[in-house]
This record gives sequence, structure tokens and C-alpha cells, in this order.
Amino acid sequence: MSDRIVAADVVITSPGRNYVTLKVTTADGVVGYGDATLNGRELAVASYLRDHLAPLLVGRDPARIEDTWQLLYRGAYWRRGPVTMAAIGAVDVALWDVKGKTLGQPVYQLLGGAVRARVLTYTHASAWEVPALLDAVDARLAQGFRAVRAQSGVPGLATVYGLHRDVASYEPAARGSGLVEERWDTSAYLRHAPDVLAAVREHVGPGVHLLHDAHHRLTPQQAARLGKALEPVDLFWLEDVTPAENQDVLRLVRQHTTTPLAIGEVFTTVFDVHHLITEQLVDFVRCAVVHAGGISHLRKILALAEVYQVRGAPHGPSDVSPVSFGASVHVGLATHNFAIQEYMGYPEPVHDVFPHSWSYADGYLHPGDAPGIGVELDEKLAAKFPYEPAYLPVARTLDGTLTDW
Ligand code: GCO
Ligand code: MG
Repeated sequence: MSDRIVAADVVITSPGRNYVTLKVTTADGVVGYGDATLNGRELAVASYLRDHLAPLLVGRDPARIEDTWQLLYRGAYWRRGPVTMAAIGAVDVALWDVKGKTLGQPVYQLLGGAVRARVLTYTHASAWEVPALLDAVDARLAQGFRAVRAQSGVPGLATVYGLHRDVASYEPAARGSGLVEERWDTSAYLRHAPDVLAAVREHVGPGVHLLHDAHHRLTPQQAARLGKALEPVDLFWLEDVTPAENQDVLRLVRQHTTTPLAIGEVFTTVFDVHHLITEQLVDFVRCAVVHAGGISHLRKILALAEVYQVRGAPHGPSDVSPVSFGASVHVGLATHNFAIQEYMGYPEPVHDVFPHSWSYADGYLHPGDAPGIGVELDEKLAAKFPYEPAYLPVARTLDGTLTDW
């Protein structure tokens, strides 16, 4: 193939929240897009791409996806980490997009073709009080969702991560450069959460998948206790129980509960999750296309997971752009041990800025059959939404100690 990459540009846009997109253009005029969004650290990845990777990409053969991945990963000397891996992920997805468009095939066909008709998805239902949470769950079920992540407020706390007292929406990154501090009390949460989730189960009956996210805030003992207390609720999974850098502690959690565990949204390579997988410390691995080095690397993580009967369930909040969301749905359609895709939804203008072939219907997703990833970028519209600093809150315990995010 004589085609070459002639440009690698970075577009930053904020249609309701910030997104960083890599645009790769070939000599033949084919354009591929990759998502490089790292919530709250967007500009670091943009610089990594513009200043360090774009000069390496121009002149390269876009068809050599794996070789480019190896060059960017091994060639930098510095490996892993979210900034590096999001940048590599963006290049990888953009090159899969180019390949699909060049060959006239949707990416899932290039990954071996569909292994299922559609990809199961879950969404969020959040509300401060239980009655409002039950209403939020009902609203999601009315939209056809068969799997719902339920989060509520905690009595005695003024704020809880990701929850708004009056609005049923969940968008944790606050616009503005100031740091938002929340107060957190794990004991209060543990006293309340099992009753909340029991009420949700009672309300929806046995047929709906329920999920819950503990946001990395428990000790191993607390995680074990919560998992045990939630067994009658029959969760699809309990997510991020501990800050999982110390993965051995999960053995203790496993010894005490059969509640399925899901971890991985902050991990960026197979080297970060191989222990979780090979020791069977989790049931679901949550690495995202964007943060774990793109389609090529996520597929390797899932291939390892398949051997250990661990299933894939990529992170899919609104900070994963429609580009890598689409890429994830292609992987989901073509990967046997892919269980479910998180779909939090997007602020309205996002769908216009990133017109996409992927679609949601009746609790499931499909990537569509457009060549490549099937997600474009309307650059004119994108320019109307300039970058605005936005950061996740931090949490302090009641005595003022900074605690896990
Ligand atoms: C999830 C995540 C989100 C995070 C967000 C941070 O499971 O969707 O935990 O809730 O808040 O992705 O960037
Ligand atoms: Mg999570």
C-alpha cells in the first residue's frame, strides 16, 4: 500500500463536556478518528498527541496498526499510564477507522465478525432518596434497559459523588477551574446501601440486572461485608470496591462473598489487570478502549480474560466520547467474552458534534454497518464549543482527611 498519513490533528471540543479527538488524514483523503479524552486531564493528552506523536505518524503507512502501536508503546521508553495509553488508544482507533473505511467494512467485520446479534448495555439510575431512585429506575426500564446501575444519597452526608440532590442526572465533572470538595463517610454509606439496593430489587423483581458502583472507597473488610450483605439482592456486579492497585486484598473479599466483582476502569494495560484476571479476583474487567491503548490492546486484555472466564464490560460514562464508545461496541459485537457495555448517555449536542452509526434500541447496542468505526466529527459545530476546564470532585472524610476518589 502506498498510502501514507499526511496529517494528524487534534480537535478539542466541549459540547456539554470536554472531548479530545485525534483526526488522522491519509494521502488518499481517508480520515480516521480516535478518542483521547482523559477526564480532567484532557490537555495533557492533547499535548502528548500534538507534540510527540503527530510528528511520528506523518509519513507512516496507516495500514500498519499493530506496528504503529508497538512503536508508540515500546519506542517511548516510558510505558503505561493513562496519558500515554489514551494517546496510543486514539491513534489505534483512528487507524482501525482508516482501515475500515479503506476496505469498505465496519470494524467489527475486521475483528472476525459478529458473535452476537447485539450488545447488552446498562445505564445509570441515580437519585438522593429511595422513592426518587425507584422512579429513576422505572424511567430507565421504560426506555427498554434490562440492566441498571443504581446509586443513591447517604443520610447524614450533604453530598455524594456523582449525585445531585434535585436533578436525576449524573455528571460528576464540575465546570470551572476550582476544586470541589465533598465529604465522605464510609460507615454511613455501609449502613444505608444494602437497604437501598434491597428496595430496588424488591421494586423491579428478579428479571432486571442491577449493578452498583462503590467508587474505590472501601477497605477489604468493608468490601467483603458489603458483598455479603448484598448477596440476596443478586447484583449483576458490585464495582470498584477497593482502590485496586493492591490486588491481593481482593482475595479476602472473594473468600467472603459470591457477589460478582467488576474492576478496571482506571487501569490502562494488560500488565495492570493480568493479576486480577489470572487469579480470578474479578468477574468483569472494565478497561475502556480509550484508556487502555485502543481496540488492539483491549482485545489482548479480553483474550487473556477469556482463558479465565472473566468477561469484558468496558467503562462507558459520558467522558468516553462517542468515537471510543462506537469502537467499544464493535469490540463487543465481535468478542465472545464481552458481557455488557456501560451506556451513560451524552448531553444532547454531543450526538450532533459526533454523528454516529452506533445505535441503542430496547436495552441493546449495535455499532452499525458504516465502514470503519462509523463515528464522524462535525468540526464546524465542534468549534462552537470551546474547551472549558472541568474537574472531578475530591473527597475528604468527616475529619478532613483526603480519601479515595
Ligand atoms: C463509571 C465511572 C464513572 C466515573 C467517571 C470518571 O462507572 O461510569 O465510575 O462513574 O465517575 O468516568 O471519569
Ligand atoms: Mg465506575
